[in-house]
Amino acid sequence: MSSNVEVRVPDIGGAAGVKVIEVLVAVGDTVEKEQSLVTLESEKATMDVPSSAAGRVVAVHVTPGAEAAEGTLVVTLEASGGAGVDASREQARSHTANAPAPAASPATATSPAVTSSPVVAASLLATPASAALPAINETTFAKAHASPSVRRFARELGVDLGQVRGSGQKGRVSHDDVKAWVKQTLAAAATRGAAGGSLPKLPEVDFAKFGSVRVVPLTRIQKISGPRLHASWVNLPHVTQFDQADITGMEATRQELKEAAAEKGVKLTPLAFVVRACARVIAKFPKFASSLDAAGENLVYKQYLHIGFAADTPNGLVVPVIRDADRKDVYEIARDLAELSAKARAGQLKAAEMQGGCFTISSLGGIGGTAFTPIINAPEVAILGVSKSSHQPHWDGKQFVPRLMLPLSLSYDHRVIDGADGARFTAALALELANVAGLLEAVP
Ligand code: CAO
Repeated sequence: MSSNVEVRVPDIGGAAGVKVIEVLVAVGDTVEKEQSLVTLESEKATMDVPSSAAGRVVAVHVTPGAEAAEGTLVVTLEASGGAGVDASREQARSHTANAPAPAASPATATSPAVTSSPVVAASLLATPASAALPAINETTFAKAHASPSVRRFARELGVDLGQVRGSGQKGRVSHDDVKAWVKQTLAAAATRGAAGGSLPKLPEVDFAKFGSVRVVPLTRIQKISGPRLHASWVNLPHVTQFDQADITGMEATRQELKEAAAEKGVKLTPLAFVVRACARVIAKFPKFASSLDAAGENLVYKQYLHIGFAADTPNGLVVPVIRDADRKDVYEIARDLAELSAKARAGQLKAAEMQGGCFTISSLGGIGGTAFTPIINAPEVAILGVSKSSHQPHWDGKQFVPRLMLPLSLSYDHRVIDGADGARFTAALALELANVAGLLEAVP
């Protein structure tokens, strides 16, 4: 048997003229005992009015903006079977339990039942949402302007309230704001996921049918780096800008300094000059060392510059990171390059030595090739590929003269960097590489 229960504003410490800021249920909703029905806001605090019984909402008596005080009728419920005890307790408090319920306000009556019930929404969304949403930042969560029920709702869904833009007064976050944010974030994740999820499958071929085969398992490094490279390739819109730098002067100077450097135990390779040049150019184009945040809405500029370089090792590709590359001269960079690549080849790099990179350089110059399209080391936004330098004829206005040219291949994330900036970056890098005095300048 079911009976009607009136839910009224309980004792709120004598506060009067308290505003109803949110109505959390609509006629037809099924609610649990203790589920929040409306949120009130006094000058000092926000508070929720919980349901005193489980049941179905048959009338909502308040609308957002209305004033309430202790005893104000909020909702009439048709209590479900097991709620008899609570219902009668509620009726004892209420003197108008059997009075006819007024019609629901247009605002609440038109709300769809499922979406206006936080409990239902939470149970529908909890699993997939929390898996795809960014982690909660407790500091910004605590600072968010939201009622207790909105906080609870956000917790249930794993939503970082600090990231939700509130549509209420003074930026107050409502249930609807949380739901809209979850929908938008999940839709963005689905779009990103669809790129991978909808990829056509490659055919499976039984190679042994065509001749004898040898099967070698991938190395640990390949098993880690493969999915990361794939994720970057399918998630980031890559564009590669090609250019050439005249390193005739740089190479002549390097040859002059090489022996003296070797006596001090430093192998002065072209890559050290390239790292130094990149650090100088990134100081003018900091976007190339930035990253998109997890929601894809903000660009994070780092106040440091750690540059990674791809190192070819017997076990696979690793990317050690030169810390504070902008605060090191070409000799210090050369020392770091030698030390880190030796460790990489010996398989002795620590995890910390491969973390925190802002920009990566992949040099195949010691091997060969004229150009290639490096894959961005996400969440970085750009990577520079360097190929083998070669002498090329250059028209100086009167005649062809031989110049040593270094091929540059800059891949960048087109969501962050546009084509004009990509071309400006490689042009500026070519100028830096031609400016030997600048590359050898002491670092402040
Ligand atoms: N053009 C012409 N010659 C070059 C050159 C270039 N761009 N870059 C280097 N060289 C020369 C060097 O001068 C050196 O010759 P000398 O001993 O006569 O001076 C020789 O090539 C070998 O250089 P190196 O390899 O010792 O030093 P490096 O600083 O150039 O490179 C490292 C170090 C770790 C980057 C490199 O050994 C390496 O692993 N490269 C491969 C990176 C890679 O795999 N990238 C692809 C990633 S995507 O799969």
